[in-house]
Amino acid sequence: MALEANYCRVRLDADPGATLLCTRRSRLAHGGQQVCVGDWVQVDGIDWGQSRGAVAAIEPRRSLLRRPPLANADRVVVMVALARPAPEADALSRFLLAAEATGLEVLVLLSKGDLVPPEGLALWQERLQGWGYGALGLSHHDPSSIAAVAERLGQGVSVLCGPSGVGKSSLLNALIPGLALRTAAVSGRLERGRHTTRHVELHDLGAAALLADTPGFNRPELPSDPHHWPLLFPEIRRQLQAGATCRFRDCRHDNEPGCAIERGWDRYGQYRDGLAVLSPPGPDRGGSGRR
Ligand SMILES: Nc1nc2c(ncn2[C@@H]2O[C@H](COP(=O)(O)OP(=O)(O)OP(=O)(O)O)[C@@H](O)[C@H]2O)c(=O)[nH]1
Ligand SMILES: [Mg+2]
Ligand SMILES: [Zn+2]
Repeated sequence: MALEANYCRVRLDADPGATLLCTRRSRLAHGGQQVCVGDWVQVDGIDWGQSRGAVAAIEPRRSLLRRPPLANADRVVVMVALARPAPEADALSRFLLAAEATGLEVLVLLSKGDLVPPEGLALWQERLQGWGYGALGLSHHDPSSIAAVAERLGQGVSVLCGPSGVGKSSLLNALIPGLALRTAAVSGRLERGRHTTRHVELHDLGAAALLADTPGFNRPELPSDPHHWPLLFPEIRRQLQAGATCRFRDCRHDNEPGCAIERGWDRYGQYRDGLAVLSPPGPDRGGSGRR
């Protein structure tokens, strides 16, 4: 399923090479349902001669990403460039938190490896390791790095997200010979991208995989559910999994007595800042929720 102006391009389950250009039945909108790229849909009123039809129903979704909008993804791939534009820790972290909020597998790609010395890549890989992510470095001048990415994305539906200009469309072009998506050089003193890609679009990556190119954006919103906030941080998850047990069951891992979460990690400041915004400490906190 892809969206084109007022139409959806629907790929046929029985014949993946064929597509139908479909309108949307108004009862979908009346039922509050928005068709999304990646949706499985039922089509009726098919005119095989004209390859036209109408989307009548949307199948239940396995997952839904709101920004960039994509249904039924299995994996979120966050891409940032090592240079042009230079990585910004805060923005990268926000992309990762938004990715974690989907509950899907998260993969980090560090692009434009050819623009920095090997230590530049190693430094970010080490930092991301501390955040809980093994990051793959890549460069479109290095076919072996592209092959490694192809291998990681070889199964299921992946969605590529990240700031504008980091090379998302360039990666798709490198992965899929003949694709020729539009790309554009970064511009300005800050070497920002030019928002070249305007739509979310799924592309075939071999027989068992799809990869969605998406428009870049620079600063994702923080996820809004305060209860899940701690679990969006692998740094906290791994301490809890290793058996850390706080005195209070609803511990915010802030200043509570008996908190078992160690605080000496890189993103702890961002964790606390987010906590202060999402769920300011209430006056009635205290002994309730004691184990
Ligand atoms: N040196 C170098 N440049 C790259 C690499 N990958 C992409 N670029 C360049 O980076 C610029 C931006 O690439 P795009 O693929 O358009 O970036 P994008 O992430 O799709 O950007 P938006 O569509 O705006 O979100 C282009 O000039 C690419 O040629 C790389 O591995 N090395
Ligand atoms: Mg692009
Ligand atoms: Zn705690």
